[in-house]
Amino acid sequence: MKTPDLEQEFKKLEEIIVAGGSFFLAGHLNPDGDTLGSMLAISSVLRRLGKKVYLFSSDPVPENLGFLPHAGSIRIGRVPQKKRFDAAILLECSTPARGGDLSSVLKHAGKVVNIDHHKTSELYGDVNIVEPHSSSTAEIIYRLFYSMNVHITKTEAACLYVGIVTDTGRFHFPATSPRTLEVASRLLETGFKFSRINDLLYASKSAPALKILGRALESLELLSGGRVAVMTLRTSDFTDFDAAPEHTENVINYGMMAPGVKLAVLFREEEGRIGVTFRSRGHADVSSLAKIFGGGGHKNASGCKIKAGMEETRTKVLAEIQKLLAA
Ligand SMILES: [Mn+2]
Repeated sequence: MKTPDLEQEFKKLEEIIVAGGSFFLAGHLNPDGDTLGSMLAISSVLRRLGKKVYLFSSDPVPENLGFLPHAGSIRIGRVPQKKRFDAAILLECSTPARGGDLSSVLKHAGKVVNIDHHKTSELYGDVNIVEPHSSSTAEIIYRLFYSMNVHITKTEAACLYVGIVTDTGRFHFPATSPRTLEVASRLLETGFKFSRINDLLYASKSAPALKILGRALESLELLSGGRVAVMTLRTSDFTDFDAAPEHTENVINYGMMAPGVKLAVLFREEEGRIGVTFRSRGHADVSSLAKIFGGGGHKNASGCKIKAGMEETRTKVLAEIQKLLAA
């Protein structure tokens, strides 16, 4: 894929923004910090420029991101059927379908704009601002504003910071570049309370989430000479603490912390099935594991749901893990 010339695409979008009056903005299904932060930052700038903005997400804003400024203005679920927008801007959608069913909006939109940092992006827009070397979409949006000479407010800086800090795993993942840190530094210069935001993102966990994490850690088994970390949560663990599957988000990453672990798996008993989450580092491709059981994901992070009992599921999955590591 030939990456479009970024400066040229920035200019095209700037022209669309100057000329247009109404904008539709959407992010991907199960929106994350980068999608929402980017969306809210752009909409704030558009509104300051006197434009009308319709913010859309197929799925609700996750509870832990509800603090994002104006997160409540995002309409959840239904797209306007007959309305025409001067432009539809899709964030982090490598295909339009990643945003949900947007066909009616896209058909009537004056221009379609695709802003993304995934290298699999299909370049379906009239404008394609796609930069796979960027840590996050928020980092791209900062550069867009810079190129447009837009002065950003504290609130907009906070939104972009949330996008960058979450997508880089707090500046931990390899996609973090010198430019990422430079952009973060410029954002901090606006004076928003980044420490407060870090607290909201990383230092607040509900009691059920903390307690279920404790159970998961207690269940930790290290197999294959310490290369595989296994954690198992049963229905009784959830009922004991009034916990739900979404309280186990992030639990899997603790499995990767034991020295020497190449692959971690979390088994979670749900109604009539077992939720399985995988993480790995290096060459072990866990998306292939998930695919065997009808799931999917990335090379180092994936998952699937298996309709079977816990013991049967564990036996089957652990056998596939053995095969993968032996290959
Ligand atoms: Mn992203």
